[in-house]
Amino acid sequence: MSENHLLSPNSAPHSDVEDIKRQSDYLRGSLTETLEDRISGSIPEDDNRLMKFHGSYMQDDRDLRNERNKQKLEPAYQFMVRVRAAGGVVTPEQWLMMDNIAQQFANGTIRLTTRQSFQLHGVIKWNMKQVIQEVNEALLSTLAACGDVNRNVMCNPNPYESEVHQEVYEWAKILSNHLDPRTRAYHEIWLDEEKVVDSRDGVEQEPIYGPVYLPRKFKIGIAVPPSNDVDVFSQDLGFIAIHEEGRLLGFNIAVGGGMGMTHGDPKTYPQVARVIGFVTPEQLLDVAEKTVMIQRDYGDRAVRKHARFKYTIDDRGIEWFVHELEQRLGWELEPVRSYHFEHNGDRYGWVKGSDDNWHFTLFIQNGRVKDEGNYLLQSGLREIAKVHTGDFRLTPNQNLLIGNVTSEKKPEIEQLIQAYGLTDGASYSALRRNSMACVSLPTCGLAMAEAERYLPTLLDDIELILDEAGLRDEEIVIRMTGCPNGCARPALAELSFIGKAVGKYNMYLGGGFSGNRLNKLYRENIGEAEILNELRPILNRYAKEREEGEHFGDFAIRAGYVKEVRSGLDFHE
Ligand code: SRM
Ligand code: SF4
Repeated sequence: MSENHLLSPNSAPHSDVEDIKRQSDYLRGSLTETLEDRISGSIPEDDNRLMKFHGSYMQDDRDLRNERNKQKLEPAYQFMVRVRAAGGVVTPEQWLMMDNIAQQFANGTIRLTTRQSFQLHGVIKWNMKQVIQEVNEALLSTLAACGDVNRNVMCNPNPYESEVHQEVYEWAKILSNHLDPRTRAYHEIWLDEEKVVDSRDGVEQEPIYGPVYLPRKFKIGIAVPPSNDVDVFSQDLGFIAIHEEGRLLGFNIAVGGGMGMTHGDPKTYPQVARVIGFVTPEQLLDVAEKTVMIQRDYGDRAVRKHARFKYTIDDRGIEWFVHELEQRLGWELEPVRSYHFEHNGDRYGWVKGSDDNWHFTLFIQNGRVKDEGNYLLQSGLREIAKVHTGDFRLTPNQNLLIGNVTSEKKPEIEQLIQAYGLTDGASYSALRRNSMACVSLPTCGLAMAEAERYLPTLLDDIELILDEAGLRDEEIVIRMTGCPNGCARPALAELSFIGKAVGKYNMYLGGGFSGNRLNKLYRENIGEAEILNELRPILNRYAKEREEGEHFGDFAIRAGYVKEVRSGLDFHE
């Protein structure tokens, strides 16, 4: 077994981030001093690297960047804070706390993410400690929301729709706790816990991660067929629940998915996870732990672009991985069990659970919770949270489920939904209901083009084409990101747009409707007029020539617009 993660920094090729992690004393660095410094609203780069593990990124408002530059002012530094809860499940009290912090310390809005977390934007350095303390007082956390560790564990947000959902959610929580970093740095820096001098060696302090953590971020999601809302094939490690007559039998394991790539660098590519075997629920933790440790030991620590688990697997082969995993487990995986996914989107409106409680899935455009014009979404949700006795569930598609509403409470919640005009998306096109866009500008430092702020208006225009073609109610999955990092999982959409430069996008076609197949580049670097000109004939032809039940992504391949992509290794061919 390679002991890559334990080698001294000089004995193996490694990126500068590896040095920062190793020298940080388990993620402490000089964060305490940096936060106390009142002279600058920014933090040094080394601390910024560590800050990610604590759930925050330093950013600046890019809308203001040029103007401030002209005035010779430093950028308007601010922080993004990511708050996670396994499976995205929070109580009404926690919702109210997030709402309150957003108004008091951030830009006023709440952003629901593609991994069922919350993001706040625009928090200034002086307020960071109070924000993180309040988050923790509400029993939520920002620890490991970002950084080279396991991220928020995703799972289907309908636990009460069936007993299986509930069981799977319990496993998601256990898995999430098991893979949390053990360092006390977070508690010392943010929660004023006293530093305990610890003579134990590093492996004991972080028994799973070791002193340099993982080479890169690591993501886990659990899907409950027939819904693939968590996009299980995009995860580093995915679990597919196998259930029979309401009983959870276990999970198929999928490994090596990921969405990120770099424009113009064919060595980087999105990849779909491969299904390698079946395990019982009791074996889940062992498999997850050993998989994380394999990536810890074999992942590339020299080139961060090449450090995700998908490359570790693709470079060495899936057979190598299964062998290594079984060696470490000391037992063999069972053969893959059959499963079937129908879609990767959300099902909106009211659903009655098997325990007779009700759940309402709201459509939230690109996850942004705010009051805008007459649409008082944030206020409406606040009023609902004040009386709601169930919970809220953030969905993997940036929407929100008002969960576990009793039959007695339902009229009151329904009345508030009506009073605030909160929408289940029924009045929108099915395309819009199946849309996602990443945050992008103005906060994301890596954005090359707009996404969240632009997709809604592009959809207005595409809807005109859909109306002409009679496709308004046709479910088509569309996603947009401001850069090829793929935060809205665009490579798994039937139609997607990835930013190249301001106003310019690459257009992709041919993804699978249930998130089971990557799409392929169709047109490069095109602006709005070209996008609409390209799409019009394709959508019209789809309306006329599609076969019974044929999805748009499948049609795009059958009609010859793009070639089918079976593996990320063929993505650029
Ligand atoms: Fe992401 C980096 C936002 C889900 C792949 N992502 C970022 C940063 C932190 C930008 C940065 O590094 O400076 C973005 C912050 C923008 C902002 O202003 O808020 C950002 N990512 C998001 C969110 C908020 C998008 C959204 O609109 O919801 C999602 C937060 C998820 C969460 O709650 O944890 C988000 N990011 C994803 C996903 C989707 C997923 O995980 O299901 C992916 C693709 C899956 C994957 O990881 O392969 C994703 N984000 C990336 C990458 C590319 C990683 C790679 O393999 O190369 C980066 C860049 C990086 O890590 O260097 C990135
Ligand atoms: Fe930023 Fe790119 Fe992620 Fe969008 S896809 S949030 S632009 S890193």
